[in-house]
Amino acid sequence: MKFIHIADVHLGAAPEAGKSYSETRGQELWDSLGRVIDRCEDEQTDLLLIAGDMFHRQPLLRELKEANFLFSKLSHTKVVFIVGNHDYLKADSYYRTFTWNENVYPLLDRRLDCVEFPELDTAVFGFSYDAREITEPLYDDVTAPREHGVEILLAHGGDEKHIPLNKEKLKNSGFDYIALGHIHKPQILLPDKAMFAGALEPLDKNDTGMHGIVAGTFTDTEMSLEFIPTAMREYIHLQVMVDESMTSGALKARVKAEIESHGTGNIYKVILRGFRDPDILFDLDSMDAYGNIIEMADETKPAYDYEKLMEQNADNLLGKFIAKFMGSDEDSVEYQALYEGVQALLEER
Ligand SMILES: [Mn+2]
Repeated sequence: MKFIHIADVHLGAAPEAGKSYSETRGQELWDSLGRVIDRCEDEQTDLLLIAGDMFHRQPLLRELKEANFLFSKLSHTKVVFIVGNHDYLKADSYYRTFTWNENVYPLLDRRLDCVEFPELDTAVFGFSYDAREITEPLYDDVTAPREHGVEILLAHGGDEKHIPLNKEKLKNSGFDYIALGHIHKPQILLPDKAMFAGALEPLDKNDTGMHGIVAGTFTDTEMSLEFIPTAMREYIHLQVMVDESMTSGALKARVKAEIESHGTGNIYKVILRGFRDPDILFDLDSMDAYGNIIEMADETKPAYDYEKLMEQNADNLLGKFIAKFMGSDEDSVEYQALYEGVQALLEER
């Protein structure tokens, strides 16, 4: 039995994207789901498991129709999903009345429900959110009945406001695999037992690292799990070191080259560090050659020639101030006081 586990697709969101992608990044979430569907069809995957937050907010009727269209293209794969805290089952949610294609099995109850696939000797268990927050540790009492060859739990949560998870209890729950959603960074909760697939596409500039799917296989004797990166883009925090010889133009060329080497399709927060020529002004607005920088943080410090400044100002406050802090270690608070104090005193002039 082959399955693909995804989570937190957040269809309907408009993630931070940089100039080039701001118009299309929302559509890319749909495209990314479409590519998962294509993979399921190509590989004749038995089950596609979606562990909550397929939508970013209450889905519109037309959005459910679009998702259903994607699922309806599958000639073999069965789709099982639960609803998470973002797309929770409001009283008037379209989820409650929508008619899905026959290969789609929503587990919409608030109480543990199950869908059985006798041809796969497999059952999938899960329940959905009917509120934005659920603070009770509802998975603590969930156990596998052990009536099927393979028993899988679909679960969404893992922080204090969204069904806190107890590792030990999950470990002893008897499920063969627990397909988790809610935490956006892909990670193993219990080895060979429970994984967060992570958001299908990264949605926030701090959501760095790879994103994708979990592909699993059960044979008669063993289970294998594999995380496969599939996201169309990645958020990268790029540190660029600056030195005193660098002009604004040179920095622009450096940032461009760094982005080329890390991939122009990715989205960047650029952090400038090091010492800059005090006479040079970096034109940060001119650095976005590929339209994929969402933030530039200048944390550089001016590289003052303290010796020379001290000599020239021996008879005034600036000279005396420098003399007081000269020679302190570059990582120390005194050094920080030195350059910030010098900067302040120079600006006052
Ligand atoms: Mn969630």
